[in-house]
Amino acid sequence: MKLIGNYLSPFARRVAVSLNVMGLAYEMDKIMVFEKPDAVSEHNPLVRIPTLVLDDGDALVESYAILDALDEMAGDEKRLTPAAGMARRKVMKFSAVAVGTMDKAQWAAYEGRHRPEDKYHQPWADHNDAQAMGGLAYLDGLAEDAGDAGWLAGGDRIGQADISTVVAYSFTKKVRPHLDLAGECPALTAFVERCEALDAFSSAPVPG
Ligand SMILES: N[C@@H](CCC(=O)N[C@@H](CS)C(=O)NCC(=O)O)C(=O)O
Repeated sequence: MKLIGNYLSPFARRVAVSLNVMGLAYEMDKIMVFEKPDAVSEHNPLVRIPTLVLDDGDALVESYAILDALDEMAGDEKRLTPAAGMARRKVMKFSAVAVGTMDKAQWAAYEGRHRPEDKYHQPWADHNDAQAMGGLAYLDGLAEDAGDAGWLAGGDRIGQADISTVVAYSFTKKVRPHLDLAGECPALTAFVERCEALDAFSSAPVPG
């Protein structure tokens, strides 16, 4: 398998960390999509990362659809989102809040990056920052309930809610450095520090 993307992209990073946790081998084609769109458009009509090229040449797009396929490949012992029932609903909901946080932090960051300076609209950036902070505050509550050694959706091993939450936090911290994540989300900050120290995360680091 070949993962096209980079570790700054939270959507690509959550796929990379998931592959690491599941122990599925993959090759990383590290590219910045805005710099090398052709490397992506060859496989993905949306020209977005992550794009996962399977060994048979088929390409999967959109992180949620990629992760769904990986869960199926990994099998019930290793899947990161439960297959059915309340347990699945819970992980899907927590992961959705985490991914929404990624979206909002990215939209706020794109406001400064993809518009001419005179078109920058501060109220829109603030609106997205506030939504990202809302998502992180919710996840902070889950981290508080999980305690020092637990996982956000319960259970005895790391799952997709944990991975996506950690990736969302670290991405927001990187691209919205003025936000006080440590002060506003202390339990989540401790949870993220614990998880970022794991090999699955540290081998797919947010660029410095
Ligand atoms: N919903 C998508 C979001 C993917 C996404 O926004 N990727 C960004 C990089 S972080 C991208 O490819 N941006 C290029 C563009 O939209 O033109 C997913 O979960 O995979």
